[in-house]
Formats: sequence, structure tokens, C-alpha cells
Amino acid sequence: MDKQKFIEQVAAKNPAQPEFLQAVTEVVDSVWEVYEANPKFKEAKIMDRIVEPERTIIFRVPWTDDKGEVHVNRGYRVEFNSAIGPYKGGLRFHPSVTLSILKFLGFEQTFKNSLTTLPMGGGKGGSDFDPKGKSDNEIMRFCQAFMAELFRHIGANTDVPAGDIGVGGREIGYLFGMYKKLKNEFTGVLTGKGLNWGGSLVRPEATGFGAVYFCTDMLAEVKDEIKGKTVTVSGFGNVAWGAILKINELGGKVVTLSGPDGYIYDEAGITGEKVDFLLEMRASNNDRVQDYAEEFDVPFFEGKRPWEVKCDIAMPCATQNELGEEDAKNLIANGCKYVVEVSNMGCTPEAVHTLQAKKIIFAPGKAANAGGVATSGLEMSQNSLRFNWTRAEVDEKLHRIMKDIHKQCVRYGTEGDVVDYVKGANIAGFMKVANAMLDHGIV
Ligand code: NDP
Ligand code: 2IT
Repeated sequence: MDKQKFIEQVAAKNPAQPEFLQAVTEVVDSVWEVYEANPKFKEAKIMDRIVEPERTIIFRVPWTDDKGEVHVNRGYRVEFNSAIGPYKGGLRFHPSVTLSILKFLGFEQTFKNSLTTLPMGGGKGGSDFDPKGKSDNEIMRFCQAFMAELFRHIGANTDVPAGDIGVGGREIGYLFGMYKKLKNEFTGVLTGKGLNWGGSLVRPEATGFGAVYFCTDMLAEVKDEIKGKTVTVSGFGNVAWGAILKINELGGKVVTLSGPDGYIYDEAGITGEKVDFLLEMRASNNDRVQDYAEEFDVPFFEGKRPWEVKCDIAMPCATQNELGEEDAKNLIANGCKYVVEVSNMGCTPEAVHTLQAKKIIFAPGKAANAGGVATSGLEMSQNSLRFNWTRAEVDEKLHRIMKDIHKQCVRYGTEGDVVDYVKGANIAGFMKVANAMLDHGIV
């Protein structure tokens, strides 16, 4: 079967799942040559099996709001691949959540987790629940209702969820509390936990820190550095916050943030108390980045994305497909040299092709944002040891893992004197999972 036929077959089997198909197409494009060259993979139909989740759980989540009104949301857990370890991946609470989005995220997670060098399979879950404007009690009741079903499907050696969009430390606390009550056991069944009850230092910052560590090595590969660079960032969530902290530490300057309402431009750079303000905006649950513009008296551009701003490095940190072809053209016209995708599938395929055609160095999310789940893996290790590592120890391990991911991308993605990080990440991530699947037989 040729590559195109295979993709058509996946499309026919998964109608109305555009995000999932987008993620599959990107991986298949990169790995098809390696797949074709390996008869053992083909005989075992590794490709047909790897695009099919091992198990998908969909469930009703009924809960009551503060006024006593009953609501029903839909809950999901996609247990995608357990060839190299227990299913591992975040939970997303956002009204845009669909099965297609969680399948794309679970599929990507499988290869990302493989790149981390740690023993973690791929999974993702969440709900179409909208946390915006909900009280703390409503969030708690929703989390409890969600866990009242999920608890029977997960476990420290089976499936270990964590946070993603709309799920941070507070939600993990409520989810963990309910799991513990229902199972009567205290285990590392979730990551992103509080420091007093099994969490790991550095986990909140890890995705952003890891992305900047990756970016440092990517720049070093072409004899460049972050110091003195202007960086545009989108989003204002957990991931954006961690990235900004580390860019500042390394002497770069971040000039934008964005939300669903538009973006802000802070020419002086987002530093000090302004970085802390991100956490306040996030906690307020009101979906507005305009608050930053009002607080610090900087320009706000309603309904626009930050990719029209002149920069050296662009870092999408919000959500999938947030940087399109026109945005890529704007970045190129303004002299941007590097794009580091920190959100999952933050760039459209057209944007990636446009950037790569103009020799802009592009890091895909599954490599650049792997520091979050890698540190979740380190949290699992600490839980198993019943021991806590120091901040420096966790940070050192995270840094080493990001360096290793960069090396794997260079090993599999070097073509002449350039590195295709998309190809490198996909092939490296795929090989490990595919070989493990071969070892396990047809299961
Ligand atoms: P947060 O919930 O903390 O922040 C998400 C940000 O993206 C917010 O600014 C949010 O605004 C915005 N956003 C979400 N959905 C949309 C949408 N449909 N349209 C426009 N803006 C949107 O999440 P994180 O910072 O944790 O996650 C950001 C990205 O990083 C996601 O792609 C996630 O998958 C990825 N990621 C997260 C990791 C983690 O450990 N948390 C690890 C690796 C990757 P609003 O809420 O107002 O909609
Ligand atoms: O997309 C991701 O890698 C995450 N949301 C983190 C998953 C995790 O298990 O820490």
C-alpha cells in the first residue's frame, strides 16, 4: 500500500476527525520511508495498529452548579498506546474538546513520551466542560463527578493522567482527592500533584523550561544563542509562564502574550512582577489578556494574533493550529529565524511547510514541549521511590532529557547541513514504540 492510500484509509475509518487526521498525516509523512524499508514492521502491520487507540472510554459527567441546576458534560480517556509503559498524558477541560482533539493529542503523546527516554505510553483525556466563570465549588464538584467514573480505568501502573489546558494544580488536587477516597489508596495515579502530597519540584515550570532548553540546543546547532533575542509568545497559561521565566533568565526578551480576546505588546519585555501577573490572570478564569494591557499600560490588539510582531523567535504556547500560513509569512517578512512550537500542534501543516521552505528552523511540539511530561515521569519515579529529589536534581534531569531529545532529532533528521526537526522527532519517537510493539507480538 502506498502512503496516500494508507492516509485515505485512516480518513475513511475516522470520519469528522480533522485534528486526528492532521496529526496522523504528519507522522506518516515522516516515517513512511523507514516503515517501507523494514519488512518486519510491515508484516506486523505496525502502522495500522499504531493509529488505532488501544481503548477509548467515553462517559457521562453529571454535576450540579451553585444554583442547584444539573449539567451534563462528556468525559473521555483515550488510552492510545502502552507498548513502552503505562498510558500517560494530560486531561483537557475546554468547551472545544472533541474525540478528534483528544485522539490527536493521545497519538502525539505516544511519540513524545517515547522521545523522553522514560517508560511511558501515550494517552489523553478530558471534557467539553468550560471552566470559565465557574466557582471553586463548581470546579470541585465537576472534578469529583469526572473522577467518579474515571477512577475505574486508571492506576499508577495502568494509566496516569496529568494537566493540560484548563487543568492545573487545583483540578489535579480535586481529582486526586476523589480517587483516593474511592480507591482507599494513596498512589502516584496522577502527576502535577501538590508538593505536600507527592508532587515534584519544577513540574509547574517544566514544559516552558524544557522548551527553552530545547531552543538553546537548537540555536547552538547553528552557533546562535537566546541572549539578546526578541521572542513572541502566545497564550498566558502555565506553559507560556514557564517559557517566559527561562527566556528572561537566559537574557532573551519576551514582548507579547495572547488570549482569546487578542494580544498585548510590551516593548520593555515581560519581566518581574509582570510575569507573576500571568498567574493572577489565569486564576481569575476570565479569559482576558486585556487585563495585562490595563494593568501595565501597554498596547492591546483586539482579535489579533502576536505573529505580526517583529521577533527573532516565535513560541506558540496556547492551543492547536494557532499559527497558520499567513502568520508564517508575516514572521518570515519580519525576519523571524526560529519557531518553537510549545503548544501541541500549534502550527498548521501549511505554516510548517512555508517556514521550512524559507529555511526557518522549526521545532515541533512533540519534541519541544516534552519537558512537561518528562517531569511527570520524574514525579512518577519519585512516587515509586517514596522520595523527593531537590529542585536542582529535577532540573538537571529535565535538562539532560531535553538535550537527549535534541540529539535524537539531529540523529534522525539531519539532511545535508540542515536538521529537519519534524522528521527527526517523528522517526526517533516511532522507532522505539514500533520495536516494542514487535517484541510484544500481535496484541
Ligand atoms: P492553560 O490552560 O494554562 O493555558 C492555555 C492557554 O491557551 C490560555 O491562554 C487559553 O486561553 C488559551 N486557549 C486554550 N484554548 C484556546 C482556544 N481554543 N482558542 C484560543 N486560545 C485558547 O494550558 P497550558 O498552558 O497547560 O497549555 C498550553 C498548550 O501547551 C496546550 O496546547 C497544551 O496541550 C500544551 N502543553 C501543555 C503541557 C502541560 O504540562 N500543561 C505540556 C505540553 C504541552 P483560555 O483559557 O482563555 O481559552
Ligand atoms: O501535552 C502534554 O504533554 C501534557 N499536557 C503533559 C502530560 C503529562 O502527563 O504530564
